Amino acid sequence: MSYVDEVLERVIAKNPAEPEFHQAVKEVLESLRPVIEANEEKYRKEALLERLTEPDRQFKFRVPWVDDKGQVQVNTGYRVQFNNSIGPYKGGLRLHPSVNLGIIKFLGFEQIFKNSLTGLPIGGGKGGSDFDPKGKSDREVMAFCQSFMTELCKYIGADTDVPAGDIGTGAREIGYMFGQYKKIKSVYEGVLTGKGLSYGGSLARTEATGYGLLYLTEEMMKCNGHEMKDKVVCISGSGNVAIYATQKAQQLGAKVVTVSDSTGWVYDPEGIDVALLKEVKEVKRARLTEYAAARPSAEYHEGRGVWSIKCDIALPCATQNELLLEDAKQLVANGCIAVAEGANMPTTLEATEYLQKNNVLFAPGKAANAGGVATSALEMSQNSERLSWTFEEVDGKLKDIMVNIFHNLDDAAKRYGKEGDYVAGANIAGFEKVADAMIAQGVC
Ligand code: NDP
Ligand code: 2IT
Repeated sequence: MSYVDEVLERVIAKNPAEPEFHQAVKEVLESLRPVIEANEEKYRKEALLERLTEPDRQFKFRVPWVDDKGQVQVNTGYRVQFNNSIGPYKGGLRLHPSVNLGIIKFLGFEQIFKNSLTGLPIGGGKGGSDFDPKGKSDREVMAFCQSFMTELCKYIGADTDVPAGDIGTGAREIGYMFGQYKKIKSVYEGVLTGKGLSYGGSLARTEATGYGLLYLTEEMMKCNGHEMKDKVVCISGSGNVAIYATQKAQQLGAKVVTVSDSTGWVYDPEGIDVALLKEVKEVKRARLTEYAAARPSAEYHEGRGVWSIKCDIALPCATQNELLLEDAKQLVANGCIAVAEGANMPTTLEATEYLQKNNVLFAPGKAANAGGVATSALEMSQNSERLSWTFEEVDGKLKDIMVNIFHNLDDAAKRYGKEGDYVAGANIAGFEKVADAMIAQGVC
């Protein structure tokens, strides 16, 4: 049996009931086959793939907090420190009822390669909890965040592990967590990114994932003979990534006609009104029905359906496995040119394969959404030198990073005779740096 197949089998046997983790590992290892096969003896002897697929360590802890009725609630917290061979562990904290160890492991595993692709010195980690911030008062969210950080602070630090936002964790949650870290440790340091601007946050971090997604998409389109201007774009999600992807797409002259949340979706043929979307989602924390109610050109639909709308570019920006094979077929039938993943692993393996076979340009999340973590690393740099850069400076660096990432994927794919396969390109380019660092640092 080949080394890749052996490790895949072992990962599934050792980590039962973690389907998202299996999926992420399978996608990466399948596309690394040519690289592994070229060095099979060496990598096998080093047990490189076994080491890469086993987190350095994982924490699971109780998070008790008191709700507004005086009732004690108990959630489960996680932090998986996956790989620190190229820098301190870095990755977001997801707060969503669906969170479990397998989901955090899939996200942490992806983060290793994503962070490597940014070219910046950050390793891979991820964390979160099954806490649901939806419908909670600010006081309840604070109580949860303080309890969560009371345990998490034992394992993190500015040079050790630097968490950030993800689904359900935005500026409010980061603020409460930062306050608690500072109180317990008596250290003022850049232990979290995505902080508010008044206490060490970076300009453009809020926009970075969505903007970065569009910078990479624009470069991929350009290098394949297309421009963004006048393209029709379908976006899913209506959170941090979706909002700023919509804004940048519009700035580049495209028209975004859909957004969604976990209950339904909006089709707005006149183009999404970003100011209204921000008011509904960032200020009121309300449902998309409020957007549709305030916007005569918008139709609201219950359930899923974003990918049924005819578009040139599809940008899934909500969650994992939200773009299925049937959606991919619909996109291809509607003449879609490009899919770029704003979310982590939003496209199933079957859907990805179908899109690529039908010549749809496909940019995987670990490259396309790397702008968020890259700008987090820029926030860490600013914290270390105790300076703040201008919006233009950070945004300019972000754009350069995303354009570079695209060319690195493109080159890596070409080197292995897989021209245009940006999934393989991303996995290979991300892997090469990490593998080199792991081998150089010996067995550890
Ligand atoms: P937010 O919490 O700001 O927004 C998430 C959006 O996705 C909401 O519209 C939410 O709807 C929707 N959503 C979440 N879960 C589901 C679900 N199970 N089914 C349907 N819709 C769902 O998160 P972000 O925008 O930050 O994150 C979105 C994606 O981007 C995630 O995959 C995340 O890992 C990834 N990402 C985020 C980065 C960042 O910097 N924030 C960086 C790189 C990747 P509702 O409000 O109804 O729950
Ligand atoms: O998935 C991701 O890359 C993030 N949620 C951002 C992580 C970070 O450290 O900024």
